Amino acid sequence: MASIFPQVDARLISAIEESKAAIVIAHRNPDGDAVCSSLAMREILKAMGKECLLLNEGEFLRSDIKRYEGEFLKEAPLEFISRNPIVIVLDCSTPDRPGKPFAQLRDLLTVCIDHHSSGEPFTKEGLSYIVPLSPSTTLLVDQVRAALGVPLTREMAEYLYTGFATDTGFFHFLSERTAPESLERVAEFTRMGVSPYDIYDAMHDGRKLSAAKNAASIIIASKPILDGAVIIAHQPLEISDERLSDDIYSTLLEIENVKAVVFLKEKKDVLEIGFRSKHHSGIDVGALASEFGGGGHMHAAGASISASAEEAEKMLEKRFSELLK
Ligand SMILES: [Mn+2]
Repeated sequence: MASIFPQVDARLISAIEESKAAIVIAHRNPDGDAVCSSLAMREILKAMGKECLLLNEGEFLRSDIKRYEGEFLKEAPLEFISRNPIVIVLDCSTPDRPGKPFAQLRDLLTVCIDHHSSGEPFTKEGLSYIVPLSPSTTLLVDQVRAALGVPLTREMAEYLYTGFATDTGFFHFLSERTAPESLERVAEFTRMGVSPYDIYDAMHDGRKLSAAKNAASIIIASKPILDGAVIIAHQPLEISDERLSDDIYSTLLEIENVKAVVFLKEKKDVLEIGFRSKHHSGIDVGALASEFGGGGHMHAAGASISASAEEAEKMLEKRFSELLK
């Protein structure tokens, strides 16, 4: 069977090789994969002797990535932009995903490395490495590293492993198709001295009890629709302290007969909709999210809309009843 990782476009590799400086940016509201693919990319560029700046709009809400916040700037200094750096966009399915800091970079040569299944291309030059089968962006950064001929270091391996572990829910979203090659890469990372045990603890310690209680209150108020095939959970504006969606998804996706979970999060001016579907549900939530102007993967996706939670629930019930026919 063909590798899940196609060859990296030689033009993308030359573009990075020829650049003198680089700006690396991933999606706003970053997760472990966004943060760690950025950090790994910086290590690779440093090994090549290139100057590199990490940008991220934030917020660093997830407790597992808070410790990395200090590595990222919210905007690039004009002096750095004037050096004509290459822009490397990671883990973003649509041009709005990198958020505000991306606006000042629009005229620079841009390459995009990501594993989304829907969305839109957003590099004018077409320089991208988009591999929907890849379980994480960090595994794609690892492929780019190899194509650049940069040797793997322990530090790179640690970031590459961490992004992979978080995006796969510590391996449970891997399919028969993606597991063998992915886990071969993991074997390589652990051979470099990465400890899965230590990384799991570093990602899961230090959570607030209040966050667990808030997640519980959202689960209590969640609503099954369409005979329980879909569960809608809703985080009202009053609960704003921490990123709770992972807890909600993991709990509600285990409920009997459920095929998909929708998480509505009220923000001041928008409603964020997160989608997760089960592996054998046949529901492509990436495609569904793109109907709402968002994007993502087959089983994990999101969008932001201007609507009330009640309006969104009605719309979604209608769309899911069509999808489940
Ligand atoms: Mn990702």
